[in-house]
Amino acid sequence: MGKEKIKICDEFYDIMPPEYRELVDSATYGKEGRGWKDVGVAKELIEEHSLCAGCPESIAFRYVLACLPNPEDTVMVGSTGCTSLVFPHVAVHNIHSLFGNQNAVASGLKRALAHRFPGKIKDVVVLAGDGATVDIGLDMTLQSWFRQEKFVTICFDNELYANTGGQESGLMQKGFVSKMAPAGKKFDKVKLPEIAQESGCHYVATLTVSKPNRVEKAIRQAVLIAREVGPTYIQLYTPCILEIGKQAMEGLQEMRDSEGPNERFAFKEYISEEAKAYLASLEKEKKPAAISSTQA
Ligand SMILES: Cc1ncc(C[n+]2csc(CCOP(=O)(O)OP(=O)(O)O)c2C)c(N)n1
Ligand code: SF4
Ligand SMILES: [Mg+2]
Repeated sequence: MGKEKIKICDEFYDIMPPEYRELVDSATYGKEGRGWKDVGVAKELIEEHSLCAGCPESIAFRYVLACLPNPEDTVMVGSTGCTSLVFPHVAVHNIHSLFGNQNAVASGLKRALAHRFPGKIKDVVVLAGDGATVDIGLDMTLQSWFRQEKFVTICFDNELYANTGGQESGLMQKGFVSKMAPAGKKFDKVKLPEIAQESGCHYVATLTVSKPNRVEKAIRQAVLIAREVGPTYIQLYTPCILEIGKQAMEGLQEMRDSEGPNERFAFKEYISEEAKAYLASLEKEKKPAAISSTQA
């Protein structure tokens, strides 16, 4: 496992693109305890991106990629939208699915990987926008949860269809007026985290990407629980600065303003009893290992 898979044979080393050589030298594949602190000092798995300057989706992507516990054995499933502009730059296996189909594709993929690599850990992580997760893909999203498919669903919630110029989405806040929805949203933001919990997700978290430690913990828990227990869901606020009329450097403040105690992105986490027991068993396993390493 680890970097063996991407190693360049000596004969070809000097003709490989510098980005690939850097990946081989500095990727965090196989590193124990990967996390957001690797962003900037190690290869963070994105060379560059084609999002708008300052778009919070870019830092959200970096945190997600840096925090995957097992990137070399992870397959991500994306969907159409601004997020799909990033996937071509990502050094993790990924599939682009037809808009809205991402959770159906991930269901088949997870089962196929289990069949093809019995006994091996293969994580599947869906990452898609709110339009793809909630509006057009809602059926596929819910059915995968009902079936207890063991993968993570991450929604980059920017509360509208950003990539097509700002149409209304089910996750848009009530009263919001966007370029392509001038009449204003007539009803409240759909409560997808609550629906996820009621639909069988074992871990559900709502947060912004303003606090990297929190994002790291959420991603790790979501992946570990999805591996062993069942479906997990994370809703991350990644505001579309272009559509809400903010400057490139104002995204962070927008996220901070939206995560106060009574705001719509106040941090919330749900962990099922089964998942809590599983996390506790992992902690127990870790403790004797830590004791024996201090005694050695
Ligand atoms: C089947 C299909 N329907 C519609 C579209 C047009 N389309 C492309 S991106 C997009 C909106 C994406 O919105 P969201 O999922 O919220 O992602 P964002 O761009 O906001 O990150 C739509 C409707 C498409 N590409 N394919
Ligand atoms: S349109 Fe909005 S969500 Fe898309 S890249 Fe630009 S700022 Fe980000
Ligand atoms: Mg969106």
